[in-house]
Amino acid sequence: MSKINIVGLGYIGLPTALMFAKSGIKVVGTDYNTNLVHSLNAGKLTFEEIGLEDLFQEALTNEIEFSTEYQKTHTYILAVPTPYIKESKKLDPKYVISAVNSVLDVCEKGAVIIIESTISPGTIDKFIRPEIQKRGYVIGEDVHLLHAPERIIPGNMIYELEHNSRTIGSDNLEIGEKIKGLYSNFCKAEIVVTDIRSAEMSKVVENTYRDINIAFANELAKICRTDNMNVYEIIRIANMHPRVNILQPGPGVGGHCISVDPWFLVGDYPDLTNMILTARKTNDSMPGHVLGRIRDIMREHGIKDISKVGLYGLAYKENVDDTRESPTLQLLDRMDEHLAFGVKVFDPLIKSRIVDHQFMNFEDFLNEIEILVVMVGHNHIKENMDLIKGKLVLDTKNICTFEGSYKI
Ligand code: SAJ
Repeated sequence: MSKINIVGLGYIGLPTALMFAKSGIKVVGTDYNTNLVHSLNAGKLTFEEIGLEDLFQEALTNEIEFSTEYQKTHTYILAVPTPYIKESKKLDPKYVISAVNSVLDVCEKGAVIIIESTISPGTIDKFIRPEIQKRGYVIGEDVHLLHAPERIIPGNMIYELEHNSRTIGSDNLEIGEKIKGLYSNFCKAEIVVTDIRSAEMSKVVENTYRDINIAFANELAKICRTDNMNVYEIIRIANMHPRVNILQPGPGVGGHCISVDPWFLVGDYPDLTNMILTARKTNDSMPGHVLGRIRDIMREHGIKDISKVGLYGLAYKENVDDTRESPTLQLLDRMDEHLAFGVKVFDPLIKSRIVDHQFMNFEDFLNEIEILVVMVGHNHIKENMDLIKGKLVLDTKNICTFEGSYKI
């Protein structure tokens, strides 16, 4: 088959491009970021992920190139960002729209455009189809439009690309089946072909389901805190029931997906989304709950100086270097609103300075603080439990192996 052009070489587009290349398909990865393209062409990855380096090296032995140019070909996969507008909680489709337009500028007649980026339900009908039609193209003849939302989880992406089932939304079932065949070059799990609206909606529903379930765990943590019950013990016991599977409470929900996608439903169906909205609010309240716990510990130990507090972890979850919407950043924002400055921060996976009072060395960081707040359960801290034993520890992730740490 002719080459495929994968547009957007970020967390989703790059591993996907590499998987296709590894399976023997000719791939060109396109990104407008010149530095990123240079770096990839020089054999250097732009973010860390388990197994990504090996996959990259394998893919490089096959036919893969990286370019800032859109390619003239038959198949396009768009994995560009879909930011959401903070104030309105709605999706901003500008990058998808501009990528679709750039594809239209060069594509062959009858080309297939597959959108992998997460979009809110209805985005294709509301924004993408009109954009294509405006340019005089007939969808289904001049170009075909599909939505194949990604499902992989940072930290286990490479495994999940191969083993997770996938959804392909298509206007035309025959084209949907063809694209299913394309993905089955590397995806060994079931691939479901459906219509575009169902594909858009199921993706958002999956993340909303997880948000609601995390919110339940977080609400339990708050209830248990009020009456001094051990939430972890209670969840452990409840989960022994064959039909109960409660998730873990934590300092909040971050990442570009779970903390964002449910808002699309709230924004579009405000009168119908009571539970979804409450779950969002519950999860968003967790950084504030952690702040309350820090205040309790400071009072108990007569510590008045906030600069004696250190937050461990800036990433949105364990063992990733992605800080988007991270609970720590949410907590720092809240402190900022209350003019509480000076809390110290450290994350072994974040190599650049993105907040004030951020340390680059773990021991220097520990030397400056009395209260350590574990916001993220990176392997790094699990392997360094000895170093933190002498501190007052607020363990929001329940990872401390020694007695006496405070819990959420
Ligand atoms: N979290 C908890 N308690 C838990 C599990 C997670 O507090 O028991 C927190 C994490 O610490 C993190 C946030 O929730 O801050 C989200 O982390 P996550 O590991 O649950 O999920 P993401 O955002 O990394 O990836 C999700 C996945 N979706 C689902 O599990 C339904 C992934 O499969 C999707 O591909 C991804 O969103 C996406 O791109 O949509």
